[in-house]
Amino acid sequence: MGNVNRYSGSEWQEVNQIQTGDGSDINAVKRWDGSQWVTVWSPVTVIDDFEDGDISEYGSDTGQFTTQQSVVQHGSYALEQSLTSDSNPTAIRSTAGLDHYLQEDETARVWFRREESGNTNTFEFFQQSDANGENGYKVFVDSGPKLKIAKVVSGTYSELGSSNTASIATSTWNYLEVNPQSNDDISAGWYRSDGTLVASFTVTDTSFSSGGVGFAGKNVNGNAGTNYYDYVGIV
Ligand SMILES: [Ca+2]
Repeated sequence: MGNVNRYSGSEWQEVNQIQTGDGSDINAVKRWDGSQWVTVWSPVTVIDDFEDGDISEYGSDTGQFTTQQSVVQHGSYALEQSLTSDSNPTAIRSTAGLDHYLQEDETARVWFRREESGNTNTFEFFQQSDANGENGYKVFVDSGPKLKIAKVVSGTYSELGSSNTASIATSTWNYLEVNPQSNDDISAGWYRSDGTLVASFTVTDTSFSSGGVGFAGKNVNGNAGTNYYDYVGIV
């Protein structure tokens, strides 16, 4: 930790900060812009941290998702999903407009949180369209709760792998990591916020090798609910 101060003419102001964190924000360099800290360098290549305060880069069920500032893992904004009471999943997907998209041989980290135990939290990747109609991979923690990897190819769902049942606390941040590799392996892990590994496994599939990202979820009991996602990037 450290900082750089400058004299404004009337007072010393802290203008740069090196921050150490709990694993989510290690060694980030931040700049004070006069009203808030802005990350100018981070070891995480951001896919979406939602700090622009909108979801204009996404399509599909955009009415069920919004950015908000009350429940945040990193920065000032996080993504909120309002789950409908009919147990149907909703999703937003982006294939253009974000600064970065997950590539083969990269590992994406996705912070997620559920407010109800019957919710599912899903990160979609290598999606072929941001319109309704999933076509790509997803890694998710279902209501079981288990870690799963699945694909949807032209409307056909196939589960590629599933972990043993674990536990998950509501209203608590966890994170997923997924590493699709050029040898067609896909590795996934589910972690507590302190970095403790809950579940992980590797599957092999050749259906998709590039594409967009998305976020999805539902409440399996048919109750309305809320999910959150934040600080999605390459680690
Ligand atoms: Ca954020």
